[in-house]
Order: sequence, then C-alpha cells, then structure tokens
Amino acid sequence: NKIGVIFDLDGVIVDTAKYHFLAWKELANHLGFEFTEAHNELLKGVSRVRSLEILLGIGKVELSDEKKQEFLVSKNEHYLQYIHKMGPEEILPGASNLLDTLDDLGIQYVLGSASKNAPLILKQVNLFDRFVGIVDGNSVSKAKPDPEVFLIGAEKLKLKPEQCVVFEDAIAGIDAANAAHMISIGVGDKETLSKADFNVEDLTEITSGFIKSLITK
Ligand code: B16
Ligand code: MG
Repeated sequence: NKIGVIFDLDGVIVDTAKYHFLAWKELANHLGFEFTEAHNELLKGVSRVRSLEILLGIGKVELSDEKKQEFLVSKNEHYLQYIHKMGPEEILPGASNLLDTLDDLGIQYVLGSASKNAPLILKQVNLFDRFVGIVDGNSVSKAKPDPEVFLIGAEKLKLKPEQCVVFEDAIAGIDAANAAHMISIGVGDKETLSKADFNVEDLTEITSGFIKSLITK
C-alpha cells in the first residue's frame, strides 16, 4: 500500500502566474491590445506556445511563425527577470509543511509541471533537492490534459498510476490526472475543479491524517 505524490508547480507550490501575467501583458500592450487578469486565467497550466496562441486570439492578431518565435523568447526573458528575484518566502501556504509531512511518512514526491523553467524556479525557492524527480515542459511531448506528464512522474516514483496522488490547480491538470487513473486533488476553487477526487482551498488543509487515509485505501 505504497503511495507517491506528484505536484504541479505554478498555483500549487508557488504563484508564478502573477509573473507570467506581467510578461504576457507587456507583450499584448506592445501589440496594441489589453490583457487582463481574467485573460490570464485562461493561460494557467497551459504550455508556453499554446499561451501565445490564446493571447494572439484575444487580440485578434496574426503573426508569422518567425515573429511568434521571437515573442516567445522575449516574453520568457522578461518573465525570468521576475523569477530570478524569487526566494523561499514565495512558497505558497502549506506547501513546505506538506513536504515535511511526506518526508516524515517516507512518501516520495516528484514534480509534474508544464513549465520549462521548473528546475530554476524550484532552485530559487530552495526546494529543488527535495524532489526525487522533475517532469517538466522539457520532458513531455503532449501537454496537459494529456496524462503523459503524470505517467512519466509515476515511472520516476517507480509506482503504478493508481498509487499516485496529484495536486493540481488547473482544470487541464485535473483532467490529466484523472485520465492517468491517479487520485486527483484540486487546489483552489472547488467549483472550477469539480472533477477532482478531493478539493482544498490551499495546502494548509492537507493533514497527515488525510495522507495516511490515502495509503490505507
Ligand atoms: P514556461 P504549471 C505552467 O505551470 C503555468 O501555469 C502556465 O501558465 C505556463 O504557461 C506553463 O507552465 C509554461 O511555463 O513558460 O515557464 O515554460 O502550472 O504546469 O506548473
Ligand atoms: Mg498549475
């Protein structure tokens, strides 16, 4: 009755969405249209390339592949300026405690994120060495809601998908976890993440007792 845990990064361990927002907004403004926080919601959990497509759709802007490539690079460079200033104080409530609890229970965990910057972000907040594996935007060919990212995570944990518990803040991530036949836990708005097996507002709600109850299932 062994379990392992797979964590999404943005929206679960840290809030990098606010930095994505600033960088995408600057690009939208440069292209001559507004980009709001509500628009930014559409980009959560979505790959970088797909994010640009959605943004261009909002502004009804058409670009050559060359231009798109150029803007993907400049957006990321701008985004990284914020990431380089991050520190452990930006770890979201309950995340550090949950990792400690898992360590105490001898439960291993990996990262399952769409971000190509995931290793850097984990290093910035001093959590990189705690994960037994990192599956990120560099290691997958199919983005969430495809289950690939989490199935590779299960391999890294040397566990069957049914033994894996996924913490996710995005609908596409919950869909991916469910498609992988894993236990899905939605972190954030319960209505939005209604397809999750369990729901919490944030990780402070996850107790050691709850984790133990998953082991004995
Ligand atoms: P990057 P997650 C996702 O992280 C973000 O939620 C999403 O907004 C972003 O576009 C994606 O990573 C790719 O990020 O540009 O750093 O490769 O929630 O899957 O951890
Ligand atoms: Mg996320």
